[in-house]
Amino acid sequence: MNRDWIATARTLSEALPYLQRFTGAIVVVKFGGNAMGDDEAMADFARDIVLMRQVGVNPVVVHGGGPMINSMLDKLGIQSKFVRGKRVTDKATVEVVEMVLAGLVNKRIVQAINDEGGRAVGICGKDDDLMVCEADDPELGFVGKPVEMNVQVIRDLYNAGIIPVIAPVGTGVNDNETFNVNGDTAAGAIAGALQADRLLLLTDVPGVKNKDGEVLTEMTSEQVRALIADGTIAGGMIPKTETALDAIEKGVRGVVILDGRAPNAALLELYTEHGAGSLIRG
Ligand code: X2W
Repeated sequence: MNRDWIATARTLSEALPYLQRFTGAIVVVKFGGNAMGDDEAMADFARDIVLMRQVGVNPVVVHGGGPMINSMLDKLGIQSKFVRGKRVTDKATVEVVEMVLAGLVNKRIVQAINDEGGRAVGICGKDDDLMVCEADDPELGFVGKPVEMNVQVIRDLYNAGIIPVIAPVGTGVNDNETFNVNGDTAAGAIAGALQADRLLLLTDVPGVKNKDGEVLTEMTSEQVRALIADGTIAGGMIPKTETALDAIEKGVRGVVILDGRAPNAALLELYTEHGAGSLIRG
């Protein structure tokens, strides 16, 4: 018999305990703009999500799209800068953010999942008042901090067999407000409100590293706080780990930071003994 088939059967068999463990689980997957590659990589991601759904997980996709916003702002000649990892967002910028995230990027992911045989529906934080925000910081303009989450629409979708795909654009407490929410922040708020079993933050680095540059596979919240305090966790990893700590505090059982560009990253994490990336638990 073909060796590959034997290996495939063995892999499936070995995955059984993990398949059982995650049946019925709520897994929020943050798909960052930097983790989105070409069409093939997008199809690979979509296939992983469809497979999760097929084996009884309730995947909820929350996406970013920072690089795609940058390229549209460039085309339109709108300048943009980041302060403490967040985009300073004026009126013109927030319109582009909404068009790119809730339009282009959201629909590309929805289509990729549907092309793999899933049933995806794309929404943003405005739909059914899912994510109500306040201004995060006056210096940042229309950058939102989620203050009220109404996640029933997400449950309604996955209970109907649909995979929700969510763009991090929020509504405001006042009429007619639109907020640009950092993708990690939105994913953390959604995972917290759903009391998710796992939050997977797919990015373009293999995980949280120690001083010697080795990836730490498992950490407690306390250890993460210590690594932030002593400067080992720095730069872009700070908002990610802070999102993780915040989500755990709200009741998420585990948060994993992993390289979304690696093949089958999300499946490796859920369905193999080794897992992938850095798992943070309370
Ligand atoms: C982000 C939203 C997109 C995002 C932005 O404008 O770029 C803020 O900075 P990634 O790909 O996950 O970085 N919002 C407030 O977070 O995209």
